[in-house]
Amino acid sequence: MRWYGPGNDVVSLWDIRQAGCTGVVTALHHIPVGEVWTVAEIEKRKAAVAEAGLTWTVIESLPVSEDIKRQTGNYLLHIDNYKQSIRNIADCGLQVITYNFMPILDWMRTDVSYELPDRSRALYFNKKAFMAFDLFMLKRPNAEKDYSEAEIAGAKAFFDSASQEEKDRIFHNCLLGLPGSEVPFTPEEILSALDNYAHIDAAKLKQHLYYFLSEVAPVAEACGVTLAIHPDDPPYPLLGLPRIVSTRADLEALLQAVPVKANGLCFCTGSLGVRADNPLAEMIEQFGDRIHFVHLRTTKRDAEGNFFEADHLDGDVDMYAVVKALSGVMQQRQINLPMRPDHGHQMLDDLKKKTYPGYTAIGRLRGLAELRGLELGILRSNY
Ligand code: DNO
Repeated sequence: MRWYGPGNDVVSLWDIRQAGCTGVVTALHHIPVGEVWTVAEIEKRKAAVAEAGLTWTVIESLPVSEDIKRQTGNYLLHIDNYKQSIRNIADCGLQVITYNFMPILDWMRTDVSYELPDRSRALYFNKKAFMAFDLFMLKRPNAEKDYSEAEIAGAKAFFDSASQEEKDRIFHNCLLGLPGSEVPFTPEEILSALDNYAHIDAAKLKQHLYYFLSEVAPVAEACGVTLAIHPDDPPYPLLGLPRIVSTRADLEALLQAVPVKANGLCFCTGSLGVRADNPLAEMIEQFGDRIHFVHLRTTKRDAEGNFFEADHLDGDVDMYAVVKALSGVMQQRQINLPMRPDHGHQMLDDLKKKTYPGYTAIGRLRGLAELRGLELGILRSNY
């Protein structure tokens, strides 16, 4: 499971251990993006995890600075620092680093407390609410060019009928999206950050990603570390920003751009699975030797493009086919891939607690328990 670190997370390492985990996924969120992770800081976190009888298996994330994504300002220094962090991470015996290349925002949801029929709560993306945010709350310049007339009319009707309270909630949720931070962006910050991407389209962002990879992946390869890029969540452009890690073709291209094993994937079925045109099990078979980390999660889509995060075995992702394909990869490679139940519902006692959106103890425990059972069943019946 993911742990946000000492003092930051109401879910303790002992909770994680009791949930049945052996490994922990964590990051040094207190180190500013772009700076070097020192051996001393990494060792300190490693020791904290070990004290609870657990192992720090994956770094999620070693973040990539906006300068690197845009190739502006200090990007060369930040790339050097990234290389040094990789070396330090290797010296501390860690082997998998997750990161993403999404401009400005990480994940995006319009509701982080969407009530399901069983009264548990989930993360939800409502397309009309998002468009209403973009067009009428944030008032992004030229936003209307990204939508059809019918979409704009739908978003307007949504906006006009929403209560002030609902609008405030949507506004707040859409400005979240930085992992490890509870401080939302201000509208001014977002608008000025968006402006910085005005001249960066998908082709350019790809060039920047491939340049970054051509610099850091050989360093990782040389010291036995693997890099696992997290796909875009959701997997399509938002707020006029390019998104370049969304489809099978995107993954193919980035793996080919720097063809070393260290340049690999965090295969997040929750993010990739929002697109019906991503055949997940086939993609696992295709990219098997470059998958270094797995997030298991599923969403349920509707015809309008809305989706909510469903129970792990009960969404649009065929979890049986996914886990079966992953078991095949692990068997072939003779390894155990680190895997975590990504997100979980807010349920039972957790309804009274405040956690990072999606990162409750009990909902994730439920997901983990179901996934472990599924995996064991597949392994026992196959091999
Ligand atoms: C959301 C997570 C992401 C992920 C980053 C990796 O819950 O899956 O925030 O950690 O995109 O860099």
